[in-house]
Amino acid sequence: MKFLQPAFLLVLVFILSACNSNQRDSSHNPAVDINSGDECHLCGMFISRFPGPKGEAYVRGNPQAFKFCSTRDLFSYILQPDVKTIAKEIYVHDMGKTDWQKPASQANYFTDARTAYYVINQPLKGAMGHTIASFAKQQDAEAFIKKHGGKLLRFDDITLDIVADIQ
Ligand code: ZN
Ligand code: CU1
Repeated sequence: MKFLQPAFLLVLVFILSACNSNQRDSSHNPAVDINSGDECHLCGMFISRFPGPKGEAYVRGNPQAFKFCSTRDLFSYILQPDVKTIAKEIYVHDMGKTDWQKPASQANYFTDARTAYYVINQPLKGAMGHTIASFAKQQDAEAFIKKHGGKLLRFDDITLDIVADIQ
């Protein structure tokens, strides 16, 4: 069975280089500005004319940020089973830093979605109707709940069912 060895080695090299290219894609992609012509990756709407928190996401093998009109559309996209496995950096507006009706478009108003605090069942509307309020700091999320009502969640609490239930 000695003749199998070169083939086995080839497979091994292939596996190792696949691992390697994954590692190469562990480069860190930053949040980017929302520009006036940007369209939502999910629904195609122009993003910047609407109130409420927006989102951005990168997927493996693509250096381009996908941008979303609302946290609602962001989560609808990134929680899809085939996207979940390739999602890389994800960002949401820090609504503790910016105005709901006119959210700032610069990258530094965005925060890492995986460590953010979220409020569902809240009354304010985003680009697609009701949405998920997003905050970098827990105290800002709690202050928002005091003012508007709603329920505090973390990134991993948010499921496609929750997103689908937003009215
Ligand atoms: Zn959208
Ligand atoms: Cu939309």
